[in-house]
Amino acid sequence: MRYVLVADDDLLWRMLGPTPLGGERPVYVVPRPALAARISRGGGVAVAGDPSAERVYRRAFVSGQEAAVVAVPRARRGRVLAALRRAAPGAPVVVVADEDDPTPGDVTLLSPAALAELVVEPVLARALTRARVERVRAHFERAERVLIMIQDDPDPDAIASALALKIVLGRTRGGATIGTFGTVGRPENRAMTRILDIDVERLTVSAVREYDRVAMVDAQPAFFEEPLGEIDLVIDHHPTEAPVRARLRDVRPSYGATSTILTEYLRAVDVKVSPRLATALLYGIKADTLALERGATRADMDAFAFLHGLANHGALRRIERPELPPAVLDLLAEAITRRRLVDGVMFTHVGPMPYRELAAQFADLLLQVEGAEWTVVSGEIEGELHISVRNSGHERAAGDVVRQAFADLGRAGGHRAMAKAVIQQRDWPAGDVAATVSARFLRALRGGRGRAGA
Ligand SMILES: [Mn+2]
Repeated sequence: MRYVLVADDDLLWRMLGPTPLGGERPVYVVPRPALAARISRGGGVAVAGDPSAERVYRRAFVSGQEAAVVAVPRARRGRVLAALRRAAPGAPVVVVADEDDPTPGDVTLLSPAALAELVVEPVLARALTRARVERVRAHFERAERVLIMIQDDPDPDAIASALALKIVLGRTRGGATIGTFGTVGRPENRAMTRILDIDVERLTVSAVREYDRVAMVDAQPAFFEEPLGEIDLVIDHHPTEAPVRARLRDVRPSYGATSTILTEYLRAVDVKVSPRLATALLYGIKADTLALERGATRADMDAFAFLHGLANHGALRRIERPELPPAVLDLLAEAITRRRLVDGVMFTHVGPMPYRELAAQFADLLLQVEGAEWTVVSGEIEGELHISVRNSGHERAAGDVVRQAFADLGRAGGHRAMAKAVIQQRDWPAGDVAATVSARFLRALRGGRGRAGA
């Protein structure tokens, strides 16, 4: 597609130059021969002539189907458009004009305000982010030991954000520690750290004091029970419940993921984003926004599109579908044999489990069974009973049902589609575990369904 750009002055030429538009160099239509000569010297194509006369357009349009952009003052616009239309009646025409300017119905309006939004705003936003990143870098520059803290059961968004911050700070391997007071639990998250080779170290509270500079990503100091002393930097997207105490902070509750904020940092300072980093950040955004379906904003989508082109999708697939260790297959076989399906709820009790996330893994897996709208998988480990719940529908939030069923015995809660309860086995009522789990769960589920009668 060839473009014809019509202007009284050199504004369009200065903005667009000889850069091809739609695959071809645009043709400038300008009134003054001197300007046309200047455009030619600059590598552009120009036709000089009176923009209110048909003749100049006969030379500028070859097929009559070229798209035209018209940027002339309002007083002359009518005559210019009429002349252009006589030469190229079928050409799509964009007019640069204010939104309340009168324009014919067959042209598309582009207001200077919209131009500013398209061109100027992203540049300003980038400049602001750039300044922010430079402040962060300066603050961490001379530190010998840097700690990047993430939440207790770090999720993909936290892990990816920590890795990205490490790279923004120019501290590759060894230059900064990614640390948590907990451990990376879920199999997908463990697969992420293994496949993308990301070290997450377990920290003690006293160890935090050994670092010169401490950053926190995807969390805020108030989320921790431990006294942490002064934090240097907080980057997060959770709503603030208490004032964020940190020397530097960037908290954006409207964002779907902290990974999006870090992607903006990387782009603002032109850091080369490796496939490994892109994969981590893309997975971080996917996990926190349920693949852009929950709480994702324009910023998340922009970051997602940018990272999608750079990520290693094979690695991402291996992370998202974690493998079952062969030793666990027999347990799965037994759990499948013992399953019970009651009113769309699939129950199974695994018994002793080799690792704590196994119940969640089986609950995910069994949700694929036809007729299972809910899965409830229980198992025992280190003196605790773990109950993992998943649902596929949207009838009731899994977290509510689990809380109602088990909160009197231990920790219980979760989100819409996934929830869990963890109960000390000594607090669990005597009798058959599987029977008690299903009786309590069904009572809570039905109680919620028919609340008026209950
Ligand atoms: Mn997050």
